[in-house]
Amino acid sequence: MTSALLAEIGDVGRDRTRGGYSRHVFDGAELELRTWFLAHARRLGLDTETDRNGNLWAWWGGQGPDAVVTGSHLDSVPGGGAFDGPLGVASALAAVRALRDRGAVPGRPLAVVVFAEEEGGRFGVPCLGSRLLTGAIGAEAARRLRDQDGRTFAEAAAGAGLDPDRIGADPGALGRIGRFVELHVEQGRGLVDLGSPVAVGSTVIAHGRWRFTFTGQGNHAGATLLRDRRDPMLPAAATVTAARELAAAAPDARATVGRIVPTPGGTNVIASTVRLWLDARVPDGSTHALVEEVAGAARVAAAAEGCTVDVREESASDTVTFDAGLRAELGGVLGGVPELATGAGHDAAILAPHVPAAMLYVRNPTGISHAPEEFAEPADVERGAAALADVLEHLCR
Ligand code: HGY
Ligand code: MN
Ligand code: MN
Repeated sequence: MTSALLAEIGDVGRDRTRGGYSRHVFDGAELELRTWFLAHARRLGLDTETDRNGNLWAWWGGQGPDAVVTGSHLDSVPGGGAFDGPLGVASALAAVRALRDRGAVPGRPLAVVVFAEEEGGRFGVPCLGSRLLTGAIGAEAARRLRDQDGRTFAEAAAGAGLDPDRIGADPGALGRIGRFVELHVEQGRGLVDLGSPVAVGSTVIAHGRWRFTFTGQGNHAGATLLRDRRDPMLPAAATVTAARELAAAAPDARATVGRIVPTPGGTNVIASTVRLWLDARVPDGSTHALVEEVAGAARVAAAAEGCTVDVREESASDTVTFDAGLRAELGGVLGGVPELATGAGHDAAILAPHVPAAMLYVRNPTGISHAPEEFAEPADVERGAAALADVLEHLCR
């Protein structure tokens, strides 16, 4: 069933320019996915609601305390894969269907949740829906977030039928969650190397995003001699390579610049400003030391070119270790599947400081994610959904 569910949305949000999928919170594709999810949830007899922050909830047995909650997200990165997010949502729907087919009667409330803007692909802050739910980001800061067209999150939320004034921490919704389990396609080759279709998550790497703005002097590409230039593209380029070199010198750290935006962006124009975003990740501890080193290199490079640089943190999360007891329970239910750390962020990690949270990963034979090559074999997809059904049945006793 899970593969059939994913096939239903296989053409939603296809990005004909960049390849893969581009599905961003409250845009046409993501709204279509929301409709798809709510229709299936209702067909399963679940009571659905959209919370104040745009997260979708589908309840079996009515809302209640100590609920077992599972789910993931439907939005994607630009040009992303078909499984990152939707696999967890489709597997949750399939798991509920399997429990219904078994005649299972949950002994406590059971809910499927779809978190908004997990990738931060439109408003720049990852896990925005779960951060709002838990209060990890303030309501006003969230309302003011702007997309690349200058539209605020408040405006986009209002356009999707939410009341922007109600955006913010939701202790009632958070208080109903007893335990949370997210199923997700693996975003690496761990399960391929382990020869297992499913794993239980152990930790999520510390990670964050920083915006670097280099300012120089816009000018003519031909009439301006090199000695007369203050070209912000030069320190920006130096920062991209410095980030890689500094991460390479730190144990198992990662640093990526996947987005760089010159203004005005003309081929025959020396940019006046260049913005770039650094994604930094460190397995143990904090990203701040690495980022500070990169910022230092940026400042030196900017000064050498007569430019300035401004560095702003857009989001940061420390390393998260999932609940040991819940991990052990999932491992017991699943007959001792391996445990895996991940370099990817997830809503489960945002919830983890507040409720016992855990993750299940499904094998990805390509080991590639955030790209069209992301994949999971249909047999593993069904194994993942069956594992989730067994876990939910156990936790709902
Ligand atoms: O960026 C991440 O690690 C996740 O895919 N949002
Ligand atoms: Mn992702
Ligand atoms: Mn994801």
